[in-house]
Amino acid sequence: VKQTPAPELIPPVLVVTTEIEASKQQAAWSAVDGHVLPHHTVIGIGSGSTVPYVVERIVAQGAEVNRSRVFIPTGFQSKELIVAANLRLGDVDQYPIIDVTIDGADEVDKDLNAIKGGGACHLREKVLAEAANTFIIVADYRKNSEYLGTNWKAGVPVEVAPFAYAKVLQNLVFMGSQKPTLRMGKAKAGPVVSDNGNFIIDAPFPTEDLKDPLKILKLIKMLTGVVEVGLFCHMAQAAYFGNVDGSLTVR
Ligand code: ABF
Repeated sequence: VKQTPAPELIPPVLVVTTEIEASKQQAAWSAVDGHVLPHHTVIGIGSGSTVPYVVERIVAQGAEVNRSRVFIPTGFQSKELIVAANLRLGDVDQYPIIDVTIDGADEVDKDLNAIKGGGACHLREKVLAEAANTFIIVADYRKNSEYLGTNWKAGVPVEVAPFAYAKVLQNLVFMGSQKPTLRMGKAKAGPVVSDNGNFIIDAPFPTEDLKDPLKILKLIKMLTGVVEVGLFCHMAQAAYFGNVDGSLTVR
């Protein structure tokens, strides 16, 4: 009798349209293969355009293993991804210890420090990274830098209480940030509001300053009104980058 594999065991077919998409997929699939293991039951799912490939690869591990797992999202987008993939949704307040969190990044330096928050989700992303026994970054080759601020010019995302934004902007200038700006939504109709109801400031710093990202992180965190800073220092155990030629860089 010919056996037909259960649908969930067939890896989803994906049409790769660009080299960038292929490199994101390569990074995400390899990270899942290396770090989302059968005995892992609590998995953190990050945000951004690389993460759908993470979910795709986890789904390909099969319904049997995924039945005993719970998935914790970093925001609205990843929550939707988890629900659409028919995976069980949980929250970090129920599961404060996570086996592994996989997330994207805007830029990663040679020491695995990262700028995150281009999607305004870095508060929840940092909580899930901190809660995880293993935190893995997945990204395409454009995010792989020696120093932060080399390729990512938009600045360090800073989530602030709306009431305090003007004061924080001023203090960031005093700290040496070059033209920090309040992030505006599409059509500039109003500020971007995070999933937590806060505003986002993008604070560019000279690359020289970002050679010591922990110092910048500590200084920004001291400012009253700052909720969280999109600098992730010494948090990741590994970063997976898909390369333009189809190869993989793992740090
Ligand atoms: C999240 O998504 C963010 O911290 C970061 O801003 C962004 C990276 O997205 P992508 O995978 O689309 O480059 O992880």
